[in-house]
Amino acid sequence: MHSLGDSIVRLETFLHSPGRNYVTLKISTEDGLIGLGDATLNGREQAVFSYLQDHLAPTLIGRDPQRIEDIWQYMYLGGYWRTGGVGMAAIAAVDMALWDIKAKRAGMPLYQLLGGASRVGLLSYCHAFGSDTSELINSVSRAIDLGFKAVRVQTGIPGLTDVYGVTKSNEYEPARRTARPVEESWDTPSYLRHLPGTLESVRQAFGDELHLIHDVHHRLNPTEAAQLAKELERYHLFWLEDALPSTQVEGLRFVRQHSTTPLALGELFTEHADAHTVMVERLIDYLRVSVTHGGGITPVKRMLDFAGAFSIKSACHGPSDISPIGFSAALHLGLSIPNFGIQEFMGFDKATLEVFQTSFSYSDGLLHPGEEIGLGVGYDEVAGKGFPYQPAYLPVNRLQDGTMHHW
Ligand code: KDG
Ligand code: MG
Repeated sequence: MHSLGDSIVRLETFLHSPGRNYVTLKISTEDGLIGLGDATLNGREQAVFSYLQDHLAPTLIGRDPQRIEDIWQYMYLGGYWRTGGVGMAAIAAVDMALWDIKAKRAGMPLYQLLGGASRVGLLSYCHAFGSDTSELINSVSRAIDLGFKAVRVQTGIPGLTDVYGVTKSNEYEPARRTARPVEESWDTPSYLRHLPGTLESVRQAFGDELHLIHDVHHRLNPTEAAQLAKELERYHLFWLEDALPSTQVEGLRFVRQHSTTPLALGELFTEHADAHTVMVERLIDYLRVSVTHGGGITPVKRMLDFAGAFSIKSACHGPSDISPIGFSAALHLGLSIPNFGIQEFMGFDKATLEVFQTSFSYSDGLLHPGEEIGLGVGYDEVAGKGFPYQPAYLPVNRLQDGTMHHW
C-alpha cells in the first residue's frame, strides 16, 4: 500500500501529577516528528496507561502515521470489545498525537487542516461556586472581571456538607488524593427547594445578559428533572446540564416534552452510538462529548458534524481533568466546525503549565488555539518526572439514609 515512507518508531506513555494526574502519550516518527495525545481518565489513570502501553503501543510500531483513519479503525475495530472510557481515552491519545504529527508535517496549526477558522475565537465559560449565595455572587463577580460572558453556577445546599461543584478552596477538583473515594451525601428535595432561589439571586445581581449554566450532575429522575427544567425556564439558562443520567433516553424525552430549558449532556459519552438517539430526536441542545473521552479528533469531528444536522451545538467537556493537550485539541476542532457552541475553561495551574507548554490564549471571554504548528502544546518530560503519580479518586455519593446514588 502507498506510504510516504515514514513510520511510527516509538510510543511513550507518561503518568505524571503536576497538580493532578495526567496520562500523556508521545509518538515519535522515523523522520523525527513528535505528536502528543491526552488519555487522562479521572480516577482510572493506571488502567488507561496500561491499555496504551501494553495493548496499543506494541501493535502500532512501524505503521504509517499519515493513515490516521485507518489506524483509528484498526484500534477501534481491532479491539473487538471496543468502546468504554478506558479504551476510548487510549485510542483518543493516539488519534490526537497523529493529528499533531500530520499538522506539524504540513507546517500549520491543526485547525487549518480541519478546514480553517470559522470564527475569531471560542466563547468560553468558567466555573463559579459558593457554599452560600453571597459566596457564589462573589465568585460570579470574579468571573465577570476576568471577562467571562458565560458562567457555570453551583451552590452549596443547606443541610449538606459536601456538594458537587462546590469546594472550600478556590479550586474545583473533585478527585481527591485519598486511599478510597470520599463519600459525599445528597438530598434531592433540599436541592430542588434551594436551587431556584439561588438562580433568582444571581439574575438579580447580574441581570439578564450573562449566560448561566448549571450542572445537575446526573442526580435527578425524569419527573424531578422535568419539574426543575420547567421551574428554571424563567431564568433562561444557557443550559441545564446532565439533568438525568445520560443513558436515560426515555426520561429525557419526558423532560423535553415538559420544558423549553436548553439541555446539555454527553460528557460520559464515548462514541456515536451513545449519542445517536439524543441527536436524531433532538433531545439535547448541546453535546458535551470531549475529544479525550470520545476517541479523539477523528470520531468526535464526525459526531459533531452529525449533531449539526439537528441544530445541536458543540460544548466539549473541558474540566481540569482534560490535560492541556486534550483541551487544545478541542480548541482546534471548535474553531473549525460550523456548529461550535461554547467551550468549558477552568484554566491550568502553575505546576501543570511547567510540564505542558501551551500556545492557546484567552481574552475577554474568547479562547483561541494559537498559530503554532500542530496542536501547539509541548511536554517537558523531565519536569513531569518531578511530579510522580499519586492515586486519587472521584467521590461517591450516598443519600442521607446511606443508599448509594449517582455522583
Ligand atoms: O472527572 C469528573 C469531572 O470531569 C466532571 O465532574 C466535570 O461535570 C463536569 C463538568 O461539567 O465539568
Ligand atoms: Mg458536567
